Parts: sequence; C-alpha cells; structure tokens
Amino acid sequence: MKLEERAALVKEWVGEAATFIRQQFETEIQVQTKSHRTDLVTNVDQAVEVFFRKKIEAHFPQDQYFGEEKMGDNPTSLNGPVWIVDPIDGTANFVLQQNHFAIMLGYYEDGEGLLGVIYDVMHDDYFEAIKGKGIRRNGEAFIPRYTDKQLDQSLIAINGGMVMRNVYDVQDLIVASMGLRIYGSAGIEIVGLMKGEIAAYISPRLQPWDIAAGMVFAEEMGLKVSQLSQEPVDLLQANAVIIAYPSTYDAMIGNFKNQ
Ligand code: 2AM
Ligand code: CA
Ligand code: CA
Ligand code: CA
Repeated sequence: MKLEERAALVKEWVGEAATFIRQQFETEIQVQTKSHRTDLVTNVDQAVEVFFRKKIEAHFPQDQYFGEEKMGDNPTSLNGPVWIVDPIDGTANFVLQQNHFAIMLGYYEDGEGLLGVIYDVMHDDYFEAIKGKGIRRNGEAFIPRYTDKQLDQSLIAINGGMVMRNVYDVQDLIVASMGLRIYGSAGIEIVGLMKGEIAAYISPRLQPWDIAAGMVFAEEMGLKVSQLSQEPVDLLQANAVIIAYPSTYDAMIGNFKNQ
C-alpha cells in the first residue's frame, strides 16, 4: 500500500479516536498513577490504544505495533514495518486542563521513519509528515515560516522536571535564550516547533512513542534531533532528546553539563 493511502487511513482512525476522546469529558474519567505521583494513565488512554492496535491488526496483520500503554507487543527490533503509538500524549494536561494533548503515530520500515502524525485534539489541528513529501496541516501543504535564529533570539521549551532540578545545568541555557516555555506534551511541543513558536524542545527521558512521529517531522523540516550526548535517538529505549532548529541546536548541544 502506498504511504499516502496509509496516511489517509490513519487520518480516518485519528478522527474517530478524537471524537471518542472528546465525548469522554461527559463521563467520569478513571485516573491511575504509574511510576510516580505525576505519571498518570486513564481508562481513555487505554481505550484509545486498544482502538489503534485493533485497526492496525485488522489492516496490517504483518506489522509490528507498540504503544505506551502496552496493549501490544514489547518491541525487540525495528525490522520490517513498525507502528509506534502514543494514544494520548500529555495525559496530565488531558486530565487537568482538558486541553493541550495530542494523538501521535509513527510508522517505520526497517528503522526508517516514513509517516508521522501529530493531532492537537482540542484545537482540531492535524499535522502529517510523509518521508520525502513534506508536511501537511489539515490537508494543506504546510510551509514552515520560521527562520533559523541564534539562541539569544529564541524561545526554548524544556521538560519541567528537568528545569526544576537543573538537570545538565539547563538553567544556564535558558538564561542564554530569549526565554523558557513549557507546554507539558512532547507532541504539542513539536507542533510548537513546526509553527515556529519555539526553536528547541529538550526532554531528559522521552520514550519511543514520545518522539517517533516527531522524528519524521524533523527530517522533513530540516530540524536537528539527537540524544543530548549527540548519539542518534534509539527508538527501542528511553532517550534524553533535543529537537531543534539548526542554529539553536548547534548553540546548545555541547553545553549539556554533567551527563
Ligand atoms: P505522556 O503524557 O504521554 O506520558 C510531559 O512533560 C511529556 O513527557 C509528555 O509528553 C509525557 O507523555 C512525557 N513523559 C514521558 N515519560 C513521562 C513520565 N514518566 N511521566 C510524565 N510524563 C512523561
Ligand atoms: Ca504516560
Ligand atoms: Ca507521551
Ligand atoms: Ca501517552
């Protein structure tokens, strides 16, 4: 199946999932904690992940699937066709703000990102990246307007916990920038990069589903993405990640202290 056809199918599924998610605000959402008091999961995250797994299984039974809420396989390799799904990215925002969360899907073949989707559910803003074909926003070709700027002219986004604890001395980088923004959803932060609101997003522990879609966008937009150590991102484990416009990336990458 052509990538464009896959992309059209995904768009249909995401639309259906988003309608379901919005309807859940009329019901009582069941919230549980995972690794930490602030690490949340709800019945809605789980239901949406089951929904995507079933769609993928029905249409592409040969493909590997993995998602945050572990409703699929535990991935051991990126060989062949692989889907990487975050049913709700920004669960704390979903629970507490009913806003500022995203659905994210990445589709890879032999480790190469071919399709990325990030959907800002409450703003009905749909971003799709197809390898070699650029980005579409709500069905229209999307032309990034941001011009590459120096760090002192740039707003940057950094994970909140990392800022609070000054992990890798990131506060020095914030001081050197135009200012800090924290959105609380990797997907919404990557959308912020595409819209040119921010010039960099940095997080100390992104899981494969937090960054798989974003890496396809990065490739199509000419953004730089790597681990903070400058190693390539490994989609079989958690990574400390920077995704940024080239000048901002170059200004920051050598300055993550005490890694
Ligand atoms: P999630 O909401 O899908 O879990 C919050 O800063 C961002 O980091 C969100 O995109 C969130 O994704 C992600 N994240 C990754 N690991 C997390 C964790 N252990 N606790 C909270 N957020 C996490
Ligand atoms: Ca989570
Ligand atoms: Ca996530
Ligand atoms: Ca999630």
